[in-house]
Amino acid sequence: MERYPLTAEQVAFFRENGFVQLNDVLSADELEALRTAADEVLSQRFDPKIETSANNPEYEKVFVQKVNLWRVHEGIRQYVLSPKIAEIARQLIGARAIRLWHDHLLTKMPGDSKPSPWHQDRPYWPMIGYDQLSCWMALDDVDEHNGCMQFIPGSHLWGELEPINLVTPQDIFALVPDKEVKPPYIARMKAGSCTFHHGLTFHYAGANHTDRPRRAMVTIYMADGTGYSGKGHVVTDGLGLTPGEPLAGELFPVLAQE
Ligand SMILES: O=C(O)CCC(=O)C(=O)O
Repeated sequence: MERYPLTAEQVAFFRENGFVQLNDVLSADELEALRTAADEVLSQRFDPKIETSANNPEYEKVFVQKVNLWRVHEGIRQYVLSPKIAEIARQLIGARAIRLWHDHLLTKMPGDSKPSPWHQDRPYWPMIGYDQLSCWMALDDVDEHNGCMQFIPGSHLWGELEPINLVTPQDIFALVPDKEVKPPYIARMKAGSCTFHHGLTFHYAGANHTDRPRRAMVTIYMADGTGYSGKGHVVTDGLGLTPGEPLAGELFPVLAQE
């Protein structure tokens, strides 16, 4: 994979707004390989730590979620562990080294799909420190008809709020009554393009009103040195981690460094 030519303007935009859209990041071959891998894992069943939305039909209306597929599928592994996307993440967040937190494939199925409500990601994660961000890679062309991402500019500067329930959501805007909420940026884009968003950025995706799945491969990165908070999470439960210790080791590999 070739290096993506991230500009200083794109980095500055991310730091100011808490997100950035990057077009045509994957080559046609890279996109095809990732789509093939995604379709393979969508047609398979894995263990419950991967199938985090299975047995929860209301949650699956928001999205079908499969977590840490890099550990079980070679094609996904090649994408997730490659430094191309991780290096962009490293530069955006401004870390010396960047680690994988986890990947997840998020598919909004056609039919009775529901929006992914406005929320921040970081409140769900068992972490100390705030240098985390996600890459949301479109595997299908996306717009507001099939659930493209939307972001509130500058909301990553408003601190960590309570976690939003994705099935029966609270109104996140009611939690920031003193903030001036800018209109959302609507990230319409072609497959193979992506957005990056900070772990504190307010974001949303509408329902999928089309007759085809909306597939997105999301990789979440954290600055090297991010500590474990002790909060429960499917990715860390059972690992025997001690609160305060860094999230490190081969389950959270370094993917790019200065
Ligand atoms: O893909 C979606 O519908 C929502 C994605 C999301 O919330 C995220 O990537 O953090």
